Amino acid sequence: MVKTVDEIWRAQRADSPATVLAIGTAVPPNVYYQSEYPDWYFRVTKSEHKTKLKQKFKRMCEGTTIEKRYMHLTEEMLLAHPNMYDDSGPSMDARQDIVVDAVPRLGQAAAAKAIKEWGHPKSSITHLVFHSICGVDMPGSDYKLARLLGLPNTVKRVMLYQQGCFAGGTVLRVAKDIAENNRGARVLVVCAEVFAMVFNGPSEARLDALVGQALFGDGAAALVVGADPDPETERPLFQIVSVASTVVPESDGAIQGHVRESGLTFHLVKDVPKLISGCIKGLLEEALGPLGVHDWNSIFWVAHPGGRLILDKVEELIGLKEERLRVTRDVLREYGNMSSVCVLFIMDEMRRRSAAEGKGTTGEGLELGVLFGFGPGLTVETVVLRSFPTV
Ligand code: WCA
Repeated sequence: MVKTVDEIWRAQRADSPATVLAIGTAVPPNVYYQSEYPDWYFRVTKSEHKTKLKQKFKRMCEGTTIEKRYMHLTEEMLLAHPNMYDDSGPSMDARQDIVVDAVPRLGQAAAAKAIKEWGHPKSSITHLVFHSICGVDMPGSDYKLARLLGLPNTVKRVMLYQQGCFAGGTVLRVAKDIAENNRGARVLVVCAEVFAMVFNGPSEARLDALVGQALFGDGAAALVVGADPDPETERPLFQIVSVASTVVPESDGAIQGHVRESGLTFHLVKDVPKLISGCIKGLLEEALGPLGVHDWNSIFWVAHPGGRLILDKVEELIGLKEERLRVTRDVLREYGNMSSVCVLFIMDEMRRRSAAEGKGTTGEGLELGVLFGFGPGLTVETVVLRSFPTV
């Protein structure tokens, strides 16, 4: 039967909102304990003589509340490429050689777990959305990941490079649009971050970058997202209810990253925690007010743990109970700031812990939740989530 264009368009729409159907996570094998990190960092960067700076770095590390981080980068790599810490010459080629390979491979480890949990053949993945701060290449990490996983040649790919730490929210926003506007779509969403692009030696002239050296870790997370879940074979974990993206007023230049011969340079003003926390109340009202929610302790929280001080300031300003940011703080403690990857780790940890602790829903027993991605711009991505029963 011949169809009209309108009928074809309508048939592409899904019947229900996008849901997260599975989550997988991965980290590289090398673990770095924060208590030992200042000694390691100043030794491998041949900076032992900078004793005052080392004391400052120790204070920064202690203030992070991070216990350990995972990194692809090793001492051997730094020995092979001293320009990665001493700035005596360009290091971009060396960094690119490392990350262009490592980013899709780390993504592959997380994606394989998500697809296994989902339980359907990988040939049923229709779309791929990939974000990474680093590893710009042609064809990109999306292509390489699709090849590594053996996804169909027809998978529709979207590669988002260098958005920054808010992008854990961005990928959910993009996946929601794809899933709800392409009936039957199953979107593999992947974020993978490898700090080797940003790593540098300690310098008095770059104290903001030193904060990054105390915070950043590597990781990857993958989700399978789709609308109209099959009740027989798919188990939705979270519904993506609504999304928003906002540039924080008066925040130009507060977080910046620049691609240079010396790698991706990182710039951070001290006001970031104040700027972010200052806009959260308004964003909560905009996102959850229409649903009749005004008590911010009555929802579950997934917030990008950019730094401990950001979480402290948000908690204080909103009057959040300690338990609301517990999973967020635990992910920061166990893995450090993995940029776009963090919020997806928090979603994974929350649904696992909620089930293990006998909470009624994947969102700590609560129905609605909010996910915040924070990053350069300053940009805040706000995602309203709905939990599902844990049984
Ligand atoms: C400073 C600064 C500053 C404190 N400039 N000195 C991830 C992976 C990737 O591969 C790539 C990217 C990424 C992620 C990117 C992002 O997420 S951006 C992150 C946004 N994060 C922040 O804005 C960090 C917010 N700050 C904090 O959470 C805290 O300041 C911190 C945990 C770092 C330390 O907290 P604290 O309570 O122990 O102490 P202070 O007093 O806040 O800071 C300790 C020292 O660090 C102080 O120096 P001193 O000599 O008085 O001990 C501060 O002046 C200094 N400091 N922020 C330059 N932006």
